[in-house]
Amino acid sequence: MSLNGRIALITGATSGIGKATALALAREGASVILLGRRGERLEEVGQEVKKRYNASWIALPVDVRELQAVKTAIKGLPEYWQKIDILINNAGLAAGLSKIHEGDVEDWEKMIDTNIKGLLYVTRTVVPGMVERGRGDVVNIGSIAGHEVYPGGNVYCATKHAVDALTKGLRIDLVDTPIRVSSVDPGLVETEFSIVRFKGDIERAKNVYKGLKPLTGEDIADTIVFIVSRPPHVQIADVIIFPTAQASSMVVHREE
Ligand code: NDP
Ligand code: 8X3
Repeated sequence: MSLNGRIALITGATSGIGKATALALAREGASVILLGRRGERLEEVGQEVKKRYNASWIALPVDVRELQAVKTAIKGLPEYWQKIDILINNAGLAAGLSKIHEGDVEDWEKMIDTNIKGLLYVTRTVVPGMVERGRGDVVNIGSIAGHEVYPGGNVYCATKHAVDALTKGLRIDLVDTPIRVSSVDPGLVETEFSIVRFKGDIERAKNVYKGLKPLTGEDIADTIVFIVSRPPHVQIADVIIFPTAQASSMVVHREE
């Protein structure tokens, strides 16, 4: 099923999984709405979308933690862009890897506000239009951290467990509509994720993927394209994706 004529909103499109997904959806024929905080990066991704796939794009430089800004940006889209068919709730982050009793409250707020509340704000703004039009796909990017808890993962894992609950809840709420709700839950993907988690410490970030071949944003994007291109009666509920050298959050095989 081609995505020609479909309109996709991707949050966190400036980097990693979101950027790769925007490009992959554009490659399959979708027009893409690119949302993230770094406006210049959105423009660069948009230029790439146009150059590589001659697809239409529009940038929404927005912080998903700001409910009013989310509403104003999405509701203020030009008419063509209003009819969003595909929502990829990808924007998210981990901040730190501390024990709870030593944790940084600001890091907790950032993760909770972005990964849970931001996802809810965007969903609350976009999904009513899908219900009205009787079509749509919502794909939430969860994590293996939404199924397991690992040392120091505490609050990040809690936010991804919440994403899992929200995915399931939304699927129940929309069961009497044609709208499909899915979750893609990766293990180790090499993006800017660990650089953000370790606040710019690139060496520490590199070590997370040392000795194994991690997933890439493109690997995750492939699965997202698969999910949204199924026939209308097929709803992929949840996909966990690991690199071959990973078996769980804590079981990772590394070559010397
Ligand atoms: P990146 O850091 O490369 O990308 C994160 C994206 O989220 C960026 O585009 C960033 O854009 C955006 N973002 C962060 N905060 C906000 C905000 N407040 N408002 C709007 N956009 C925001 O990491 P990934 O691509 O790896 O992460 C994408 C998703 O995948 C996250 O939800 C993450 O939890 C999840 N994930 C990642 C895994 C991994 O190993 N990498 C594994 C499992 C899940 P900007 O900074 O420009 O706003
Ligand atoms: C990102 C994967 O294992 O670093 O969600 O938490 S992990």
